[in-house]
Amino acid sequence: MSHPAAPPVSLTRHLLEAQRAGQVSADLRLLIEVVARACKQISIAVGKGALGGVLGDAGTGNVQGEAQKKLDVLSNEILLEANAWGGHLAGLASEEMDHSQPIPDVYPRGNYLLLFDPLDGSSNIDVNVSVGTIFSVLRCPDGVTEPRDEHFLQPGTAQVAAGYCVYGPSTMLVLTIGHGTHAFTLDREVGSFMLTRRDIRIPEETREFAVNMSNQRFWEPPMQRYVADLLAGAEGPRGKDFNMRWVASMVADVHRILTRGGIFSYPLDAKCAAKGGRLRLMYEANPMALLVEQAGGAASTGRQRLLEVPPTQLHQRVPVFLGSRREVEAAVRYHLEHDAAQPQPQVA
Ligand code: AFP
Repeated sequence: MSHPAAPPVSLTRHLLEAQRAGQVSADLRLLIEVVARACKQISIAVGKGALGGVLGDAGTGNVQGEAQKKLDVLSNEILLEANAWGGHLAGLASEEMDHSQPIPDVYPRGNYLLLFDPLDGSSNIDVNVSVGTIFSVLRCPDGVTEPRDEHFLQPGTAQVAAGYCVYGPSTMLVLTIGHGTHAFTLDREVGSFMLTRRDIRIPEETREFAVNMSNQRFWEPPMQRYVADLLAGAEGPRGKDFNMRWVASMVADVHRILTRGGIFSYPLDAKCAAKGGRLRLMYEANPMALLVEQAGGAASTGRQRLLEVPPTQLHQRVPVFLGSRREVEAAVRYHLEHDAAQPQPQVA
């Protein structure tokens, strides 16, 4: 006797079942649903492209010193407005804002802090390549009613939820609340995110790496040697051929790695070393590192576990290696062996 196919599971049902299982509070469930709703609005704006009058530069710059795209500003506004009135947040921080913002006094405040990159990969917007929204959720420290930047400075291990929404051929929300990494695809006719991949597992080994090769001459020696060995292929020290992909949109590159494995790296280079790296720790590296670890992968600075980096500034940057566990471990070995071979400073 054939059994009817199990009914599709919506994000709402997934989160309600997680709440019943004690994995998520009602406020955190509401927070995630509010962020998901905002991502639907951003998906619509991104999808309009040239017809929406939202392509091109906004004519403004952000704290990163980067020119803002109109969609950077619009996505940021959508997320701010969506999260203001729900009573689930105490404050929020964004790549596009110099400092964090407490929830306006006219609204009730909750116990969570939300950090986000409202539109990551926005240099791809005008050429119609996938972009995304990245978000991270922390607890507001007990007793703090007016959260300031320093209250956001918690290590990645303190995240209670993390996720991204990738605006590609399909719009997908990928989420963890600390019990695995799961993917939801937006059903545009119904307007709901539907569970399409439960308990994602990243293959431990890979033959695919993602890095911006144009920076090669600026890398540290261990990174130069690591990539040279990848490029040497089957005849080289790695004994296998590798393929390369680079979208220049972290969300798209990480989504590919969560889907089929790989290693993503934005290492230190001479151009960004003074800033600590290219990618931002609090709302790019940390949420992606949690998603990847929850899917059985690894995430490192090249020398330490990313989730354990102690933050000192809201817009702090950090070198990033993440993806297939065995490959990240290999890349870290190149860095640690290089460091161990350096002459140790003479103790006076
Ligand atoms: P934008 O948001 O300014 O496009 O930067 C995207 C990003 O932060 C990350 O998503 C990419 O992996 C990385 O920068 C791309 O950097 P390059 O432009 O140097 O390749």
